[in-house]
Amino acid sequence: MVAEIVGGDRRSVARAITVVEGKGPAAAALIRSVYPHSGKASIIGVTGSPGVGKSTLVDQATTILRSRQRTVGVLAVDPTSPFSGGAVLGDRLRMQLHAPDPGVFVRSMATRGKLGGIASASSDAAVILDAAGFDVIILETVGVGQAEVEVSSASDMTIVVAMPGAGDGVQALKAGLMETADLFVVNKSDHQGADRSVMEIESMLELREPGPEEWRPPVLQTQATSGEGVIDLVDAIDRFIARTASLERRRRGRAEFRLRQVVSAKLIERAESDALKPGVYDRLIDQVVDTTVDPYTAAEEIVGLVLAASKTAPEIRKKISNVERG
Ligand SMILES: Nc1nc2c(ncn2[C@@H]2O[C@H](COP(=O)(O)OP(=O)(O)OP(=O)(O)O)[C@@H](O)[C@H]2O)c(=O)[nH]1
Ligand SMILES: [Mg+2]
Repeated sequence: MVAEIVGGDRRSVARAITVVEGKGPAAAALIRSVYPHSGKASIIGVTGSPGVGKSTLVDQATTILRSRQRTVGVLAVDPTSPFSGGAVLGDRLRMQLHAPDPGVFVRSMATRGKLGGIASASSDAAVILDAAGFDVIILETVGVGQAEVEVSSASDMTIVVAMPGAGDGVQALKAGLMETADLFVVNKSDHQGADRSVMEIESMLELREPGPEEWRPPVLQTQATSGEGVIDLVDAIDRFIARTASLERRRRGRAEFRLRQVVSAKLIERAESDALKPGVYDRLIDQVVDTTVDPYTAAEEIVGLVLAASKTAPEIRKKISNVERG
């Protein structure tokens, strides 16, 4: 399967994404063997409130990227949708649009509404697409809850899409986004008030601490339905990608974020499986509920027990003595 993925076989890529969506040992094993083939793609996160035009915009950008001989993988993640695997209507239309083109791969992803699930599943899926040779991978995420922050941690570049109009658009931009966005798009520039939205974002950006990257996030206007302004958007993406220094910093940040995520998931998994001391985990939850133990103390006890259990597990002991013997 790995050879087929690296060879770019679409059916294997699709199957592999289903495997990583399922998480568990099969996902870990697959990522383990595919990972060495990844690391070449640029991962672009696109987020924004529901209905601002992200999918339409990504479509247009994909067409332009293709005209520049770049292959594109799109992962559409909707944390508000309970549907898994399949595609919502818009994405299904989109797949048809690019269907004859082997240089485009579009996939909707299930996240099951779990905390950290968005970045976890889409990070792994991005590794698959990266290994399959796609040059640009777009993570499109509906901006609700923690989604934007997560998507920016899993990407090399974060694009925030807004639209003109009261309530939605600029006011809906959360403070955290002002810090993490690398580019803003005010889409639906055919609607009234687009210029004003651009000005509002610009003035919010004035308040932003200058980062180490000397990159001032551009604020662009687009009309995704006609494609107006999308060439400028792709140009700006290319300019950002060409800045290798900031990209390396991002990649390091991305690796660190992913590692932290897997470490905490593994610790929790061990604690919940509670192989050595059945009932300890549940007992601690009970005690936190009735306030006889505080969450900090409970967490320390859990981590301590997990570590102690690992140390005494025979296979781990063998590993430790192997390491000690060098
Ligand atoms: N007038 C106008 N309509 C647009 C523009 N871009 C997108 N739309 C329309 O806005 C609606 C939502 O567009 P989508 O691309 O599905 O928006 P989205 O942000 O992906 O939506 P979710 O994935 O549901 O969050 C569709 O009916 C689009 O045709 C634009 O520039 N101008
Ligand atoms: Mg969409």
